[in-house]
Amino acid sequence: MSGPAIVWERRDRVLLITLNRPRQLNALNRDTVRELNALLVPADKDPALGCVVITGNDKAFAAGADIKEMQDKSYQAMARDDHFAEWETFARLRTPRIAAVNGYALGGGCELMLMCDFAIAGRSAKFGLPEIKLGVMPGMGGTQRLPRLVGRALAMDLILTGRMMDAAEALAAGLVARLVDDDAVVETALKAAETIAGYSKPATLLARDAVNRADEVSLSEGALFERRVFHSLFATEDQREGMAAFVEKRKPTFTGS
Ligand code: CO8
Repeated sequence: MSGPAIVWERRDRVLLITLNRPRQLNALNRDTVRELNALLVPADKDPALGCVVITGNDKAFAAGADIKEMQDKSYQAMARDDHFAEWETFARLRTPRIAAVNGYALGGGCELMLMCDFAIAGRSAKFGLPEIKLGVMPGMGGTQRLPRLVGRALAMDLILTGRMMDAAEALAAGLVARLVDDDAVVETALKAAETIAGYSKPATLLARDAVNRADEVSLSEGALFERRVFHSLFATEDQREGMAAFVEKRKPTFTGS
């Protein structure tokens, strides 16, 4: 019998989730997305939750969607079940998410990373979208999110050749936000998560909404959206507290109200 596909630990305002299929290099199966959504959909509404960190193990963040689960599927079954659609629920969650990546982040594993707000990776991490080698293509958002992050030329290179990218190239390309020593990845991500979770939750939610809006609309529409949500933060007590604390030269205490 297999155990849970994820394990998790709540540390005050931060939720640390560890992908838990080490024998399969954390290959993402249906249990993985169902367990993630069962945990995160209600948690997303928890005002006391400030940030989520998702990690794997030393060898793999996740080596892709579970090939063995997919290999015998027909076109009809894939289309009828809308295989991978449940990942859209995960992608739409609003609480900030950091991917803490060691080892392989390939295929669906790389796409899961792309569904997080940013990634902190170890110096030996490896990234790629190798689905083309299996006679398929990315199917969890990779063809859409990767070019937006690293540009069309490099995205085409990775998607069409299926080659792996090392961590230095991933940092230079903007695929990951920070590189640290492998054994410092989770700790660094947790520290960043605690920092984010210490700010006003309305401000962090709206800041990421505004950044994500840039993928959907023109510059002028995006700037207008940004200005309007900026204005709306003046309806919060956290704005009063944050600005008063600056003027009074003290540390602010945000309550999320
Ligand atoms: N799925 C299932 N099992 C996997 C996967 C995977 N993606 N990756 C690794 N495993 C399993 C292996 O089968 C092996 O199991 P076993 O011991 O039972 O044979 C175990 O994990 C260890 O793997 P390896 O022995 O291969 O370990 P190595 O260190 O030799 O190699 C690699 C590591 C290079 C990461 C290698 O495992 C590999 O190439 N894995 C597959 C990478 C890949 O192709 N990923 C893309 C998968 S497809 C995908 O993500 C599609 C997403 C969207 C599809 C949308 C369709 C609608």
